[in-house]
Amino acid sequence: MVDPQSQGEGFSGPPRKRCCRRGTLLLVLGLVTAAMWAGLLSLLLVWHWDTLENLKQLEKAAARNVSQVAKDLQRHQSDQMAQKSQALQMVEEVKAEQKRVKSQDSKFSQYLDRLREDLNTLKSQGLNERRMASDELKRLQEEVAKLRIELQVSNGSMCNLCPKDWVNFKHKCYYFGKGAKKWIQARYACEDLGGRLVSIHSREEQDFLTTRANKKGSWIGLRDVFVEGEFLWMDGSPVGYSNWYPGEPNNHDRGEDCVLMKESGEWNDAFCRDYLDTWVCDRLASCEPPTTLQDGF
Ligand code: MMA
Ligand code: CA
Repeated sequence: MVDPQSQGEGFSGPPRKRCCRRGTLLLVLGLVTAAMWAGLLSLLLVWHWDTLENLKQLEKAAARNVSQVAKDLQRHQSDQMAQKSQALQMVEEVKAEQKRVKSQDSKFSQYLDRLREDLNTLKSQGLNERRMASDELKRLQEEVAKLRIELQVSNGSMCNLCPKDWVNFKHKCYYFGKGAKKWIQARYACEDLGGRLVSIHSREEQDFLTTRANKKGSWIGLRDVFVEGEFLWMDGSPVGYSNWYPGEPNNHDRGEDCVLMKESGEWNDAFCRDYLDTWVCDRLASCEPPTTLQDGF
């Protein structure tokens, strides 16, 4: 083997050639490296550019999306507003309907109240008329009974028959009731016995009753309960013959509406709520003994 160093000494040809080849190699290497760097840089630049481009695209798309979303939001908001105003309108309509129904309801209830009032008025009118008619009927029946008695008397009949425990005077029968009662209780007691609290129409009748008068007073069928001072007998007639005690009737304490017969036979208006131990009933006497066992004969 030959040493390259020793071989180079003394010769100018071959060693210089080796030096230039190395330089060229280095140059080529440098150029290749530079080209590679340039390529790499270009690649990087292209990649950067591409990325930038992509980013721009993305930004544009995002902006488009944002504007779309904004538009959607706006549309949604305007839809919501429209729905809200529709809902408000509906609420107003419902309120108006409620008001209308309420006012109609109150009109109906007023109408109903008026109808009820009318019905009540009609009912009470009807009741009143019925009561008046029945009173009138009773009065007429009594008139007929009295006329029949008069007719029979004129035909020679005595017409003085009374039920057991009743006392006869002329063409009437009297019952002298005992037991503490208010005026109204005495009235019902007489009615239960088929008579009425007594009505007195003549001095003779009064004299007959006076003979049986009670010391503490007896209730008789006279009162001024409807109109103060207008006394009415239980047979419906006003006072004709009268036998008031002097100074009576005085409506003492502004509350005396029922009349009692004193021991003297004279009359005094007294409190209807007072209890009296005796009370006198009357009824018409019969002309013939009844064929059946009616009315206690
Ligand atoms: C009593 C009572 C009245 C009557 C007077 C008469 C105090 O009241 O019986 O009805 O009129 O007496 O003085
Ligand atoms: Ca009196």
